Amino acid sequence: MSDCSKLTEAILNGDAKASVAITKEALDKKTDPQELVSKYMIPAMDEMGKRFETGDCFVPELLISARAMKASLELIRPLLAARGAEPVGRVVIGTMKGDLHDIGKNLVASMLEGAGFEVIDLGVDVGPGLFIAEAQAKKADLIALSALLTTTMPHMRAVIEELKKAGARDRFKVIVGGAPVTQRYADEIGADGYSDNANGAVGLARRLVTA
Ligand code: B1M
Repeated sequence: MSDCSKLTEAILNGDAKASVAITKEALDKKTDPQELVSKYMIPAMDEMGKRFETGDCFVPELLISARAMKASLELIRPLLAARGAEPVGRVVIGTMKGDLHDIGKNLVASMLEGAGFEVIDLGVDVGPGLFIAEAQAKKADLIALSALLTTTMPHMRAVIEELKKAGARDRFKVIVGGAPVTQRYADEIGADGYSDNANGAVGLARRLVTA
């Protein structure tokens, strides 16, 4: 497992070639993909966030680290998704309007797929109207909202308010998450559930579709 710490280093250095090579090697050696993500990749992004906060790195460095992380995730996503069994429900997912942070959302989407959900991924920068229109068109059970910026969190409330206006609030369960989001905020805006991580989001989604 000592080689895997090089994965953290490769992401910190924004070295996508190295991070992909190390990920491939680790997967070939049957390392648990979930462990790669939680033990070696997420800590690298957390460290980049700290460096950004303290002025020790800037947006370009964040971006190249994120690219390295995404390149490795491309290899891991199908493995996480392949863990699933029965289709249990349909989820529309995306990041909030104005929010381009999609690494966490992609992880949540993969884990949901892995748990047997059909996932309609709307991508990034999604306005409330599109969430609702797609959820209605695809007959989704759940709307899953991800925000990484405090400035984009209010759009979560907007989705719920728009659902109410459309008379469709009872039709969908709404779950929220992302680094600045809290259980308190979820309660305040009237979301049906909150999780601070991708695994938790899956448990939550399961509970909500069977409730
Ligand atoms: Co930016 N960024 N960023 N960034 N970025 C943060 C979020 C920040 C906290 C950094 C910091 O200051 N410490 C800060 C936000 C501050 C705030 O709002 N209070 C910030 C900022 C300020 C910005 C810009 C404004 C910078 C600028 O331009 N001046 C800008 C905004 C762009 C925009 O969105 N409009 C910006 C840009 C970027 C990049 C494009 C360079 C890049 C994103 C690339 C990409 O995603 N494709 C980036 C990155 C990489 C980060 C950090 C370093 C890492 C985010 C990440 O991917 N984490 C981040 C600092 C940090 O979080 N430590 C930061 C790893 C990921 C696995 O975790 O997304 O939290 P996360 O997802 C977790 C959970 O939150 C949860 O599960 C996931 C897995 O466990 N989860 C859910 C997520 N969604 C969920 C949904 C659920 C349930 C759980 O249910 C539906």
